[in-house]
Amino acid sequence: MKQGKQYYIKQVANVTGLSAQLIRKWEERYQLIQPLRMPNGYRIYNEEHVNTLLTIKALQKKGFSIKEALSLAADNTKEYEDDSDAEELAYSPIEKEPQLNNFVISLLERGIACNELELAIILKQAYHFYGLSAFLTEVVSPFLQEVGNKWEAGEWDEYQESVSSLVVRDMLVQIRRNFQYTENAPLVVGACLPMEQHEIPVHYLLLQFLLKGWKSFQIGASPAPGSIEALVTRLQPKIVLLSASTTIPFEHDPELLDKLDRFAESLPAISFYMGGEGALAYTKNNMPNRIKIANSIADIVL
Ligand code: B12
Repeated sequence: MKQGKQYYIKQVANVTGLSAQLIRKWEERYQLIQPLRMPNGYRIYNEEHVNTLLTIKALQKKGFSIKEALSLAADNTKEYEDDSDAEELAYSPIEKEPQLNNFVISLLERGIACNELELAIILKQAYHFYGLSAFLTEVVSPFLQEVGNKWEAGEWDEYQESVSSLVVRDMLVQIRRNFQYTENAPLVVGACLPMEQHEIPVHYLLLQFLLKGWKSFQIGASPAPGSIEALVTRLQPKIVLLSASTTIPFEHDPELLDKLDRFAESLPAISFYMGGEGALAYTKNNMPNRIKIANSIADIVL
């Protein structure tokens, strides 16, 4: 069992969105989770327990019965303990549920309470602990994914979602501003499409570019129509990243993709990429000619 931070049942209930009563019931009935006991009888949980409960919850949401979920969650935990068994994984009936580390669990606790100051402190600690690359993949991404799950399940209100994500956004902006680069580094410009508020993916991608020796410019969330074209013409970057987490930009302006594609065609020296869940969904039936559709930085030719 992994050592590390310990949690009381109330904290586990808060983070997982399961009631303390249900967590105790599962322990008594199915013995999957066996928390330690303090001398006064209080249950003490660790990171692995929290993850197992989240996995069971996610599996139930996918339609598995509690018994199936328990047995798959036990396999999921085993697979994480022994990641070498790649062949067994390939035949696993479920995708591995992401495992949250203690930083992410602590962030969720502070997000529930909308505690901006502590959210910022934990993010900084995690950044120093992991370094930028792993901070993005191990903390920022799983935290926001879980925030989204909680918002979608109605466990978190919009205020909790927006406070938590704003603190993350501010941290990413701060890191980007302080990042040293050489003046002759190639330039990448990142932009949300007009009407798109989800700007964190753009900060995230630009930070990944900085790590690869690029310099970056970000056009803010929901830019005014025409401003992407104006700034790209002025800055003449090597690469332009366009992001749409939702399909709102395309619904709002059905001509948008065509206009941007024509603009991209007029600048053959610049590579244009478009990504994000909304862009992927929309371009399934509306493939642009010049703009390439991409899912991550790995899809981009640097
Ligand atoms: C934070 C957040 C917000 C914040 C945004 C803050 C900000 N300044 O960015 C706020 C509160 C403003 C917000 C608002 C809304 N949100 Co919101 N939000 C999220 C949340 C929790 C996290 C998004 C995020 O930053 N993830 C972290 C990044 C790093 O990961 P990523 O988004 O997956 O991006 C990666 C890839 O997609 C890819 N990528 C993205 N773009 C590009 C571009 C290129 C070129 C490439 C190569 C790759 C690439 O690379 C990124 C890095 O790996 C998600 C939950 C989720 N599951 O994603 C919902 C989510 C995106 N939101 C959603 C919704 C519905 C909304 C609202 C409509 C309603 C609401 N919640 O109030 C509004 C929309 C407003 C608008 N007009 O855009 C839905 C979208 C569903 C859909 N596809 O339509 C989600 C998925 C929540 C859900 N589970 O339902 N949201």
